[in-house]
Amino acid sequence: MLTALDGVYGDRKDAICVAGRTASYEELLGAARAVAADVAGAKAFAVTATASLETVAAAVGGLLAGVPFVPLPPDAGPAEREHILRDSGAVPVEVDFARRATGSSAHSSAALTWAGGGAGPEDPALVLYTSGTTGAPKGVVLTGAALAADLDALAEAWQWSAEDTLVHGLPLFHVHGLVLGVLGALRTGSRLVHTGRPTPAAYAEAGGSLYFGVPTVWSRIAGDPQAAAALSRARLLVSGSAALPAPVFRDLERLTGLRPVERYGMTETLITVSGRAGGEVRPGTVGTPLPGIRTRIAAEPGAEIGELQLTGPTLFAGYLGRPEATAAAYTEDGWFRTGDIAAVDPADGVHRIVGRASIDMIKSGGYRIGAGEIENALLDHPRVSEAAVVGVPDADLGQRIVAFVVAEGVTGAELTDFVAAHLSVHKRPREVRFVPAVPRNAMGKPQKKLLLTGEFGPEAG
Ligand code: MCA
Ligand code: AMP
Repeated sequence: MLTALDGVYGDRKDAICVAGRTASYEELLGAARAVAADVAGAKAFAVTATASLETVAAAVGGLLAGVPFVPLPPDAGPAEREHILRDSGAVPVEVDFARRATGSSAHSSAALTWAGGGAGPEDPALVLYTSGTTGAPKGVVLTGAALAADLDALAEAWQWSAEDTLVHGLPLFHVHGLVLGVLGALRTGSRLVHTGRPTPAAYAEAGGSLYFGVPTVWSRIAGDPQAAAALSRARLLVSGSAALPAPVFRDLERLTGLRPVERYGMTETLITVSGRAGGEVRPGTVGTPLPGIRTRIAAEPGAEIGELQLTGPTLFAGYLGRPEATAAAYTEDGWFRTGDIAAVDPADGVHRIVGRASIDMIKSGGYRIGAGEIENALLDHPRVSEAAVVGVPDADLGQRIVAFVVAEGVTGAELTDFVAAHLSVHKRPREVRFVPAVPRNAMGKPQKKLLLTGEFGPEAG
């Protein structure tokens, strides 16, 4: 069973609060059963995953029916939305939270098991779209067994229980907000307060014991001492999705008295490495592997840093419909290649993420964005003849997307709006720089390192 909705932990009127609306488990189950009845028999179903009770009901309804749920980013433009729907074959569904399924004995509380809808733990439960270095996003297929293994490992690592109130305001179409932030609360039985947006004021007001955020959220909280002080009543602050800068760690500790715990993961692997509640926490490190996860560093002889590779029960079931891409994600001896460069402290096994192997994988505000996807979107604009996209260091976002383009008769703002409208708002370049030509090597490949330094560097010109 993936969730505690059968009442193991009792029920409360305000078990779930999303963007100001509350629901009990009973109400959530009623709405989820209606979704399950609607989607029964479908290959997959898609719902626009706004921060709402409707999205929570969709996720639970999919589990009840045994039909994979494909959350659509609410800010996705037509190109991205059509790609996800076409690629996944998901039927778009509207959720009405007030609607209750009638006479659905097949989805009674007692039937809330993995057998519901004929799906088993090894069947796909979620398909999440995420960017690679090139091309359109790929569907990452996650089984119920992987989700359950990850959430149980995290519950142990963070001593996360029904006594907790989890607070966050993260998007509900990625692992962080949806898997940890919704299914995690339902599986542990903890109360959930989703703040709608992850603003410092909303976090402060929510009065939780356990808080999740991406580094941009923590950095904004650290910049708001009053909001940060309110979090001193919490038990545990958890950061992930990107590296938490050490100064933000220290500011949070000073303002809240708590040392934030960092954890590391990927859409394809779920969360695999984490600090422990009550354990020693060092800024700039992400802790040790979760139970069941094995890691290794593929380093050159004599070197201490190299690609982090891992195996374990939380790994994805593959990229939807892309066996070659799935195979390429593994080494010959079956370890998943994260593409992250890491080091492990030989004394205590604590992991440190040093960076990404590829310049084409950008993390901005905790969102993973492939440079190739943005370049393709820019090249779709009739006035653009060349485009090269990089992530440059940014105090707020970690990295910000900067597009170098060769174009005439169009402004930077127009190109930003073009990407925001076609793909997603969060994939828009924050800066567009017009150049006479993109620097290329003899093979014609863009030399992006040159874009980050020297005459093209973001500080130049
Ligand atoms: C501005 N806006 C625009 C434009 N310019 N809209 C359209 N076109 C434009 N040209 C407006 C939007 O309407 C929107 O307005 C607002 O800008 C959104 O801007 P944005 O800058 O994106 O918001 P932000 O406040 O800067 O966002 C920071 C954030 C966000 C809240 C931290 O980046 C975020 O939620 N990040 C979380 C990412 C995440 O969950 N990643 C997990 C991946 P309005 O405000 O009115 O809507 S899973 C993962 O990584 C693994 C498994 C892991 O380890 O967790
Ligand atoms: P995504 O596929 O959106 O789930 O992004 C996964 C990527 O986020 C990883 O490959 C890392 O590059 C990055 N990431 C996640 N958590 C951390 C962390 N705690 N520190 C550094 N990078 C992280």
